[in-house]
Amino acid sequence: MNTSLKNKWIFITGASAGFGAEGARHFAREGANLILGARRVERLESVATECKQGGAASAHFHELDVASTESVNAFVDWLRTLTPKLDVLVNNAGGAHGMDTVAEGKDADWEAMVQSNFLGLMRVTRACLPLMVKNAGSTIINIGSIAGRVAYEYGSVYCGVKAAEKSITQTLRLELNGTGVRVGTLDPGLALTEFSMVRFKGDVEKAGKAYEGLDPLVAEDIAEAMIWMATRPPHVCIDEILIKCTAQAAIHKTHRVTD
Ligand code: NDP
Ligand code: 8X3
Repeated sequence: MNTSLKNKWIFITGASAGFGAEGARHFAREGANLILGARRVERLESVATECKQGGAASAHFHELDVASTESVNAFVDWLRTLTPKLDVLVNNAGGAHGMDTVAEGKDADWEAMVQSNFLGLMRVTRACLPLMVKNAGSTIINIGSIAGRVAYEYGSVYCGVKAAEKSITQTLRLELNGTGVRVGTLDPGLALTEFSMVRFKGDVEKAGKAYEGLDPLVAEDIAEAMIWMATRPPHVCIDEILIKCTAQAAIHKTHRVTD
């Protein structure tokens, strides 16, 4: 039987925008309790309000910077005042910073990507595991990327941290074997969120070029997959999902229609 999400406790990192915010809205429709974290608290507040209006059993938010162990631990201490257990953890916070060759890469960009996508996932998971290991059927969904499967030029560190995400996901599945906790990676291709605006530091023209002439994925496509992964029966673990828009046959082959 499928797992019902009604009254279950869901923690989503990076819930202020994109996949995380849309995932929250989707879990809300299932009647779940939402715990939302990100750095932009005012954004979290409006997502939480939408979740409550959209059917959530409850929706809570708190500032979270996954790049800081102190912030992650303080967040999880606060989370423990809401619930002693977690049913779903979505490790979503992250993104790309810059698009340079290795020769021209910037330390600050590299560090930001390693801190959020890689170490952030490690810190959050470490802090949350005690709330999950005695909860058979609970689910960890790590948001990876097509970039973690196939490297591309100018993407070295982003591709590297998303490849690391896949490795961590596999390690966790091995370490948690026997606990009943499912661990999976959800790997999107090109998707229209704030991702490219962040990558190109607010340059609208450069960000727009990423999606020019094609219909990219949208956050809803990925939110639907989150729900599907989390609602499988407890004996089913979805190890990996790769979702691309139809126009993206492969990382280096996208069909674009330009006038
Ligand atoms: P968005 O930029 O729309 O959202 C990113 C989210 O991550 C925001 O809520 C942001 O919140 C949060 N975030 C970033 N850094 C931190 C941090 N240090 N601490 C806490 N939260 C943080 O992008 P997406 O929704 O597209 O990205 C979500 C995930 O999906 C990322 O891991 C990204 O790498 C991955 N991905 C994206 C793809 C795409 O094409 N869009 C494709 C494949 C994977 P705030 O700034 O408020 O802290
Ligand atoms: C985001 C997708 O192809 O821009 O992870 O790296 S891509």
